[in-house]
Amino acid sequence: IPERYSRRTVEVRDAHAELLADFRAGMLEPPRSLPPKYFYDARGSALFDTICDTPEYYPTRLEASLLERNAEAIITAAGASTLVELGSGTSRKTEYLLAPLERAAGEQAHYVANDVCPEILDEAGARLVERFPQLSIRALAGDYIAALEALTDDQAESGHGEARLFTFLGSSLGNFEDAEAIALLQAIRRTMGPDDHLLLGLDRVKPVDVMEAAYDDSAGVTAAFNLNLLSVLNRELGADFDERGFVHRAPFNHGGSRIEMHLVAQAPQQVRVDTFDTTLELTAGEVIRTEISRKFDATMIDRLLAGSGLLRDREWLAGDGWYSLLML
Ligand code: AVJ
Repeated sequence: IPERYSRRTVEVRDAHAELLADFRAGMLEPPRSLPPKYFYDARGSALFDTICDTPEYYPTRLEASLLERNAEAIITAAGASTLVELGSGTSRKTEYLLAPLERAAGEQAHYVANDVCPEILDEAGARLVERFPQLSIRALAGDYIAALEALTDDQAESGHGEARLFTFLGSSLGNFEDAEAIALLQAIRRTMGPDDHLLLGLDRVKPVDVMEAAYDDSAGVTAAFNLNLLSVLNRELGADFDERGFVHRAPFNHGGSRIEMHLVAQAPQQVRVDTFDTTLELTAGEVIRTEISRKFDATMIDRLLAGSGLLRDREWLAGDGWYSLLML
């Protein structure tokens, strides 16, 4: 039986060198921040999956129901036999798309899954080959840019194939400021061929209490997810952050139209970081910003699309305009 699942690592730069550079740029002095991709070690990825099941975290359910109701139409409109997903995680929602894809393309159905976490890719791959007997899966472990570069190289090798449907779901684009988000959409657009589509899931602005609860669930899963970043830093940088010295906060920032995840130092702390041969001095109440999660309105979406050179084909909105699925 040919292997229907394979995985390779596509980090362009050494992933550890990248963490060093990001830590140097964001953490040595206040205001301190880190990019959110470092959340997703095996434990962080599992915690994120649990967040998706909390009653407060509405984006996953809204997007899943949009996908479930429109999967057939999406696959037909894309005319694609290959689905390329950035930030695939467990690929649970993607199953709604893979079902009609396999029905339409049979053994020509291909799924290229990209995530920063190799463990979650292998877990999803094992489940999907069972569930979809004709589907073949290639996993690309690395960040979005590394995956897009690998896809460009592959295409140069193999010539131009069939139409592909790219997906970038879960409002993961919301992790990026405008300039970065536009650069990422441009990179996706440059990787796409003239017959390819991009399905983009974006969370919309809604009442503040709903948004804030989604990022501070009562079971404390999001808090554990946020604090897990400190254990990643301890392991990767020989640091001694004490999780008990920090609390999780997730306020909505109105001016930036975004939830920000913060780790707030409860008392003055000294944190040793061996890799940098330094000690960080944090004051009481000091904030480490670990994530932005932007909440979009129509104007913001128009601006992103205009900047990216992607054209709107169709848009599906969840009830009350709380979530958008855009076919580009
Ligand atoms: C996976 C980036 C889309 O921003 O909503 C969930 C991550 N952080 N709860 C988001 C997250 C806290 C999530 N994304």
